[in-house]
Amino acid sequence: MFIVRAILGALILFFNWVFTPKSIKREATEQAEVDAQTQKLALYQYAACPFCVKVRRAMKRNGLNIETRDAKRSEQAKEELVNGGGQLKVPCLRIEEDNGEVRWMYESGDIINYLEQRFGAADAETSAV
Ligand SMILES: N[C@@H](CCC(=O)N[C@@H](CS)C(=O)NCC(=O)O)C(=O)O
Repeated sequence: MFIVRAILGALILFFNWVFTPKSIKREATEQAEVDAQTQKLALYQYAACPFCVKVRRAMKRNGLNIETRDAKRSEQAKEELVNGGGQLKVPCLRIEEDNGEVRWMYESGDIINYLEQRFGAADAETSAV
């Protein structure tokens, strides 16, 4: 089972690498504004988890520089996730609101919807450069 998982994981990473999506291009000032906002976000994830890959691809398409924290390789990240979010499940987006409140969002689909609504690149695939 371990070997099957390792092979599947390697395949996922390989195809993700081969078919890396293009990022939308923003004006430098606009990108700087987005970067300032995404500094308050962090994605807890595993490298070869297909749901995490899906979220990372959405981040790439939308030109979002969000810190990723590997909850499998880093004991600290794992503890933060379990203590903060309440579950050891990835992907999970940590969202620090402007008022300092912290939200933990699970479910890849919800995370992608949130990022696309907030950073508005629903047509990123077609406007890619
Ligand atoms: N429906 C969830 C599925 C997430 C999921 O099943 N994640 C797996 C990793 S691929 C997980 O965290 N399992 C718990 C564990 O590995 O401890 C989503 O779309 O985000």
